[in-house]
Amino acid sequence: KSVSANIVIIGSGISGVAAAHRLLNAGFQHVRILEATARSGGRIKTGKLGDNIVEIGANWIHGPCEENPVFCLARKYGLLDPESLTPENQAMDVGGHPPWVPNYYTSSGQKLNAEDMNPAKEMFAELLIESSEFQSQGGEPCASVGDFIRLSWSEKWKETDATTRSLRLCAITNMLKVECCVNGSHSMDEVGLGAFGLYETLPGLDCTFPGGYEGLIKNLMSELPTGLVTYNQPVHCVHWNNTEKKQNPVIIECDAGERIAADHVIVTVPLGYLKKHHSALFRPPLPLHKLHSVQRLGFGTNNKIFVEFDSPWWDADCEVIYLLWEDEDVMLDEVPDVQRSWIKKLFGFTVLKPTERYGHVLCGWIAGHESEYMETVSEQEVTQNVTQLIRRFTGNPTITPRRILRSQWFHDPWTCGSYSYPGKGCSVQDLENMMEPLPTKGSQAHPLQVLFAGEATHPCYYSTVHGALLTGWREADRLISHYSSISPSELHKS
Ligand code: 6YU
Repeated sequence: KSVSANIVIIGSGISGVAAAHRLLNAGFQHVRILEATARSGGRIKTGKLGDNIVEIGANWIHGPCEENPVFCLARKYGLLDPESLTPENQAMDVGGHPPWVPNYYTSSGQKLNAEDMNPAKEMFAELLIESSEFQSQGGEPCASVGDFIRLSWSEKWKETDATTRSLRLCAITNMLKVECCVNGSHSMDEVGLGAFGLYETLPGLDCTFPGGYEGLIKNLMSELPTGLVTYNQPVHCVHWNNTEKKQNPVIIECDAGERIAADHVIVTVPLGYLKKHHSALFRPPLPLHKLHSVQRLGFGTNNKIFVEFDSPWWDADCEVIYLLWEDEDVMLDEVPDVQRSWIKKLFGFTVLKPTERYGHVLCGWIAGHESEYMETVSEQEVTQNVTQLIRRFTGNPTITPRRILRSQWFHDPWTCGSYSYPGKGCSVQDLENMMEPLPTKGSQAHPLQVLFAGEATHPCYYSTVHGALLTGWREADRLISHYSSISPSELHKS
């Protein structure tokens, strides 16, 4: 059956594209997407470093298994390597932390024996598990995951000698920096302990798209009508609750001045954008409880610095390189002098594999305000800092990168950071508030005027592509079930 209601989707990232897909397949005839930039994909963005395909945004399918819709779509479109498709790969349960083969280097140029780091690694993994258990119990002992880790470690390693303990603490500081990248937070002191356990992982060993993550978007777009997306069309304001109008109660005002009338609008702008622009974006403003949740949820920055070399300086089987600063045995994941020492926040590198495909390319990871500052310095300065860092940690003064490429997500005006995390004081209620449509109360003549999708509105898969995709489907389904519950004569009212 066809439905003629006017639906406007703001944003052509995976959640917006998924919502459009679902609505069109369900017979909605008037669906359009308004996108601020010249492309679809948003935080799914594939780029080039020389001849190599690299991911500027999303990197992995987290938990590629039957329950993961991104995995199922990627498989359907033939976008994955055979190893990622095997039942063994799908069954591997790694709890969000793949067991990569590590190399450890220290700031005095030592390469450490990886086994010596196991006690620190195991303790940190245990503390992360403990951190995620409060949400079901309540009564957490402190506000943030960072505080909890500092509080709890002292119970352990009482017997250990001072030198070993100091090195282990440097390793813990490094692991906190890793977690800042995983969570997209400035510091683990900003990640709420009470809601840390809300995030759920799926089984399956994380895999990548050999031809680039954007292949997923391209395949989805190829199944949609051309002209569905209006590009370079930033939305300035959503005027909702226009009760005088019998039809099209929502007016979407674009930066270019165009005003578009709709029955329903699905807002998929990133939480970073929403935090910065909510007061201009909604007339009337967002209800207070929703606004407070927008403020309580966190949205930080995680960036990548790709670095290519003529030859590898890491072990052949190495998958991740950790850089331990020997003056950092205090478990603080913030760099005191950001402008001089921002590079200290970079935890290390993941190795792009397989070598036959990528050559010798590393991906450096840096989160937080240090990462935001990194975005403002020249590419030459980034290269200099990375080169000095690697020379220092390897003790090899001749290592010279061939080229680099970095992401700049904080200064992207339509994203304003990387992805969301539960901030201090957050609860499941905040995520529920995020996805609640407007108007929130009553059975007015015009329900479901403004709907909310996007990664930050998923109750347990926030910060991921599969989470974002599921929210697009969820909001489409909300409209589909609304129109299937009203009489056929009502269907064509507009
Ligand atoms: C994943 C991964 N991954 C790395 C990096 C980043 C992200 N993610 P979009 O922003 O895509 O779309 C919105 C659109 O709206 C956009 O096109 C805008 O231009 C447009 N817009 C904005 N304002 C507008 C306006 N006014 N008018 C019109 N249009 C407007 N996810 O699954 N695997 O490896 C990574 C990673 C550097 C930046 C990621 C990853 C996150 C995803 O990229 C992201 O969620 C989705 O693409 C968002 O889609 P969307 O549609 O919502 O928004 C244990 C534990 C702890 C918990 N966390 C652990 C999880 C780890 C998360 N890991 C991420 C890691 C990486 C490396």
